[in-house]
Amino acid sequence: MLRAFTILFLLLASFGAMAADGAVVTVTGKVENPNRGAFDEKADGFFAYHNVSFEKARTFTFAELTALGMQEITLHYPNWPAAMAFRGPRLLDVLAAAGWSGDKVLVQALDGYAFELDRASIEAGNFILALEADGQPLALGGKGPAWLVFPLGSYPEQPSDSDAGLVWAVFHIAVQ
Ligand SMILES: Nc1nc2c(c(=O)[nH]1)N[C@H]1C(S)=C(S)[C@@H](COP(=O)(O)O)O[C@H]1N2
Ligand SMILES: [Mo]
Repeated sequence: MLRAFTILFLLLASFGAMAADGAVVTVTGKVENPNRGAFDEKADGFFAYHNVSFEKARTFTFAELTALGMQEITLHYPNWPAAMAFRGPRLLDVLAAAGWSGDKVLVQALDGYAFELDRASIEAGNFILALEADGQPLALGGKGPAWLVFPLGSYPEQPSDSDAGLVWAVFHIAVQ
């Protein structure tokens, strides 16, 4: 009996956690594994704000991103005061889960900053969609919910003097 209650409690607790765990990153455009419908002007207020529209998309909750496998990478860009240790799934694994079929990927942040990468760079490089930095979850209002991080030399003509292209506050990835 006690065991039955324990199982029931664990089930309810996990449903509660699932309900609270909404989509944090959405991959739109050329995706073969969509899990939601087309852009809806009324429901998708923040996409509308950014003039983003799409036919299909794959959403990822924090738990789904974590389940793709947390990779670790430590980076120290010249314009950073110190090295930072990041954890998060590979961009490649996120895109694979979405079933990407395009050649260009636009990574877009809450503030509208966006950075385009091509398939060859993403496949050859080590692009991490970081959810944590130095052991702390990335927060909204800071660099969260996700920060695209990667080492120097990850794409052609990457500047060597700054972290341009390391998009923080990522909420949307468009496959084109
Ligand atoms: N969301 C977001 N990410 C961004 C930027 C931005 O304006 N918004 N600027 C980029 C550029 S040009 C640089 S050099 C680095 C560092 O910019 P920061 O000092 O404004 O963080 O972040 C990159 N990522
Ligand atoms: Mo910059």
